[in-house]
Amino acid sequence: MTENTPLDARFSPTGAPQEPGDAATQQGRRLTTAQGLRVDETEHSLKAGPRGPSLLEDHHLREKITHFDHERIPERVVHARGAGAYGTFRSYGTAASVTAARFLAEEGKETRVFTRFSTVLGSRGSADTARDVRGFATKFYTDEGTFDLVGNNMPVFFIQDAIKFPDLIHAGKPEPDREIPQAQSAHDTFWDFVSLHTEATHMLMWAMSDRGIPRSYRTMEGFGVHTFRLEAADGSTSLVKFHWKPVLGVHSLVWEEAQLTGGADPDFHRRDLADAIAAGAYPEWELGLQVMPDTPDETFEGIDLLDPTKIVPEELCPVQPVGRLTLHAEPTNYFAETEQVAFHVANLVPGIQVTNDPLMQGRLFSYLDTQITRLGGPNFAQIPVNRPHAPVDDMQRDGMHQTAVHEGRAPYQPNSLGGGCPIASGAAGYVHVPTPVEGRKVREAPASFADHYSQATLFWASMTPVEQAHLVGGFTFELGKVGEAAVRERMVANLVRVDRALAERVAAGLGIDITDIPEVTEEGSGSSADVATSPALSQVPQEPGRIDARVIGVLADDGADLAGIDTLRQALADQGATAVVVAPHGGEISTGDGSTAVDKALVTTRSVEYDAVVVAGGTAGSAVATDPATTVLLAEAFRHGKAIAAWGDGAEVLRSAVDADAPGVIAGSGAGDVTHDLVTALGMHRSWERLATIAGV
Ligand code: HDE
Repeated sequence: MTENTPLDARFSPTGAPQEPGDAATQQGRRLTTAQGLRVDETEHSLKAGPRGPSLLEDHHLREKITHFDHERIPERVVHARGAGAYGTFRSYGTAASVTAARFLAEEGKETRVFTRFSTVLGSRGSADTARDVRGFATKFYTDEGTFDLVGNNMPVFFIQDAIKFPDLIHAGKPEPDREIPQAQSAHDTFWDFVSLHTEATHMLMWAMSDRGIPRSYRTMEGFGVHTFRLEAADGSTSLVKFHWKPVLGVHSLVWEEAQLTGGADPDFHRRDLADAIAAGAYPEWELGLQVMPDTPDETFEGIDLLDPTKIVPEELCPVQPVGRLTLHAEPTNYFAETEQVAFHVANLVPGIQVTNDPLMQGRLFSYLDTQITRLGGPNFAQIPVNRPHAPVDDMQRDGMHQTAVHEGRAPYQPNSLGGGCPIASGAAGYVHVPTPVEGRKVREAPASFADHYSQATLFWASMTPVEQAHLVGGFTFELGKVGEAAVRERMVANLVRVDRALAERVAAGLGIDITDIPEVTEEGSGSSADVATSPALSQVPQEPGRIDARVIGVLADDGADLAGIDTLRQALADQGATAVVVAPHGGEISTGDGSTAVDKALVTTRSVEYDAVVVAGGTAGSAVATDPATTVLLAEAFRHGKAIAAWGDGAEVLRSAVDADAPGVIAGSGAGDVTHDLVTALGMHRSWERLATIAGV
């Protein structure tokens, strides 16, 4: 649970709470037309007799259907599937030496935010757990204007120049003839493109790793990706990368689990975010900065800071915490808020500037442009979720969906009829840092951008053996779905340049012989002599973390040890986690004179909905013990490295399905005997030892 006290949960953009029953919330008791006319009934259209044709005169019917016909807007061309929440950003004040931005510089300052998480490739209705990059976009409603940090859960990108974005997305989206596959990169056109466009290689390592299948939005890192230029109050500048670090640690699914979840609960991440907030387990991240000197060559330790396919390893430049984000309120209405929120990379505040990263430069154009189609005109900043919390006097007028009633006669500058207002602020306004610019007009990249492999190699070398096995599995699965042999072979040849062992393992899975592919020694600008591995890139926890809003399935039946279930439930609740009673039937299970509610009947659930599974005592020989769904549930939880526990004779049920002596399998005589080990195992997220055995590494 968070220590932060939330501001008023939901707020209108002006900060005033919305009143139930007002026009905006529509909580009144009487059905009306859009004009406020009370309606007599809404079950039947107005007809010429009960069996006759409908009458054109029926204004209620026509208005109702016409509005319905126009209820959809174009989904986002990328990042269409998402979920959002409101929250607060609280500054530690530690960034004051590098930025004048008040929401970062002033200690203890609280700024309201809206954050939207997303997948990239899928349509608005696609499954949350597809292997994909995740968007992590935060709108800070600062009192100096809105700042949007529109990032991803991976710190690099597939391309170095914005001009390649349409190519990348055309290759990644469903293929245009049959419009398949939905929400995944495992198809010919994607791998055709990325195998030819080798600057994607480093990002492919991230996407094929466990990072491509997060456990939840709450356990994802976020990255600004590009290098920003920060300017301090004294005018000094530095080059900076933004990082979001989840307080709960970085955790992922395993691939089979992600695939099963796509069917069992396609809304898995959306539900997790909403459930956690509803339970008061507010998701939290620390915002951190990697601060590097603003040198004329814009490099750090030999790494080109304008190249968005490169990271700066944390071991070379530590991430310094500057504030904390807490998401504490769900949107009231998905469409109004999460769908209509419009982020823009160029929404900046004094103290935060862009750089010449050619990917970032293109984004400065795209985000404003895309909203005009998506939200139907240039006035989308008037939509409540998009309204700045700073005063707006922009002299922009009219246009589609204008909702403001602007006063005055002089929306132009200079004027005398409006008293000369609004006036520009000069040095007190947003001033672009006067970085020198010169050059020939060329379509070229700097020589350092030609290094496409050194950091892909660094990523591979930084993974633990289990994570390497998952990466091999990711590549093998995706390339195994590619029909064109030439594409598969070209990609495996590229992997040889990353690491021969990686390529050999993927090639073995695909049945490709790579013995004739020669070794290439890479010379790169992205690697530093000081860093051959970056342990910060691995997700395997060093010690148990918090388990807020984790879900533990408790298999039980009539006759189970209900007191034990209560003990377990309480012990988990003390850690912020939730026990869910799973039984062969819904309703209640009872024992002697007691009973407890069943949360899920076996037929409605699947192992992927739980972070751990526990078999209650008193279940041996019961229907839950003999139901084949129990065996499947336990076997899946076992394969996915989850904590599994049993007490009393529940251990017999467990033993009939899985190897009870394997790591991460816990047994005890009473519920109280298993809780400590269970909480510790949950805190490690998985039994990494068991996963290693399963992967054979
Ligand atoms: Fe985006 N991106 N992008 N992108 N992007 C959009 O804006 C674009 C890139 C990211 O929850 C679009 O409103 C171009 C990198 C997120 O609403 C669009 C390029 C990163 C979101 C667009 C990129 C991102 C978007 C689609 C290459 C990580 C979802 C709808 C130059 C740093 C925001 C929209 C939300 C959305 C363009 C590359 C992150 C079309 C041209 C790199 C999180 O404007």
